[in-house]
Amino acid sequence: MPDQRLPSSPGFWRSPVRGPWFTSVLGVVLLGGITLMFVTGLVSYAAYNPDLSPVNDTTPDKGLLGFYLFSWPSGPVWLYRLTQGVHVTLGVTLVPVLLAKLWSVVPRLFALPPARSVAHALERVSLLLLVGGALFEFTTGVLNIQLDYIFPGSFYPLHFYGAWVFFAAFVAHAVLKTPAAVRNLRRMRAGEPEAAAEGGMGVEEGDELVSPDPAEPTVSRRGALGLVGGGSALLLVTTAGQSLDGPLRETALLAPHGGGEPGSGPGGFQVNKTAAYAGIDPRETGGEVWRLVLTGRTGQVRLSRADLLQLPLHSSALPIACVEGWSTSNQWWRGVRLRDLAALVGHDDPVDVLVESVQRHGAFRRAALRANQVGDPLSLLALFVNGEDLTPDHGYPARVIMPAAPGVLNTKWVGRMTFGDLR
Ligand SMILES: Nc1nc2c(c(=O)[nH]1)N[C@H]1C(S)=C(S)[C@@H](COP(=O)(O)O)O[C@H]1N2
Ligand SMILES: [Mo]
Repeated sequence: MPDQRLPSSPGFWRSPVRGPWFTSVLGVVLLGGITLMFVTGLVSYAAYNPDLSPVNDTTPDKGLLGFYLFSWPSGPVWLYRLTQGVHVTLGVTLVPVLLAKLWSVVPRLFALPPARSVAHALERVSLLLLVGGALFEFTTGVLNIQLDYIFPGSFYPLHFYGAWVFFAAFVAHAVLKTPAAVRNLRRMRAGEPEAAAEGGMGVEEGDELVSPDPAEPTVSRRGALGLVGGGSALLLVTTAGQSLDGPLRETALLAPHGGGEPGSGPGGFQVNKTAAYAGIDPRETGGEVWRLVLTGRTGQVRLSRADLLQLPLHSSALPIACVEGWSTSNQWWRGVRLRDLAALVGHDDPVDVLVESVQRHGAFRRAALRANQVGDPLSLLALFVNGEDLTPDHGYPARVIMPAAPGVLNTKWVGRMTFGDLR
């Protein structure tokens, strides 16, 4: 008789909730949810233009893992708002499901002997990658959205490599376990969900999760599942608002930057980094000193804000959609088209551009944009928002604003734009 006090003994785990049904339901939810997160995550990475010279992204040697990278389209305007809103909202919502799933299979972590065969050893190693990878991806993701990029430069490579390691283990796990999970759910529908619980005599996979010596139930399996679902629902309704418009935005209690619109007036929409935080000195951005330096095929042009105001001005209604998952409703931006600026330095056909801020420190003070983004008639170097001069926090005297792109590419306090092929 194994010692019941050791976690390697089945008798140590006494919750009557554990069993194939509970684990299978959670597993099927994660199968769909995590697949969608992987796809929206890869898509978000592509949207960041990581294959334009090492500016936006410094992931060394993405190599094969970047095989799928494609040119992110510049429309519809809400594209990144949607994909990244889904990625972040779904990630937050799945946290209780993930934790419950791990809890439901924790006896297996301690099971002895560590490996019964080579195949079993391989399976356990893949489980370590799966569990470790899941915890790593959810932790880095949640830290990134809640704590305001505690690892600014390194988040992308960490989360990106982690995603591939995790997803490889996830696919292996799903291929191995989905048939049993589906059988377990069918069995339950056929009315024998508790059969295994009573005698532990089932022959189906997962029955060993059923405690041989269950404690008195304090909640039924359905009740436990209801708690997990309720937790997820609560997270969903307190997070989703950060990417919605109107009164629904007020429901974003969990959004780190607050669900409310900061301040009021034309600049009264969400700010990521304020001018003070970014160390922008108002003396540098004033009319006497600030110049926009454009460089391209035909050389260099320096423009004051007054010069820019003499160029044809255009308006675009565009949102800001941050990689953190929050987004603003469409704002009315007014300024000079990026493609008109490109033409001023000899690029009549759209070409890539490197945009640099006057900001001296911080991860997001420069960004590389693609030719299709430069060429889009909605892409502006904005001078005004909602009918007034840009506010200091939204990038005065000039900022980039583009359709469909991640917020991080919309550089504020722009000082320099260098046009040319960046690949
Ligand atoms: N110079 C500079 N531009 C920047 C940033 C920054 O930190 N510095 N943050 C970027 C990010 S991550 C986002 S989401 C948007 C936010 O724009 P907003 O503060 O006007 O809402 O600005 C982008 N432009
Ligand atoms: Mo952002």
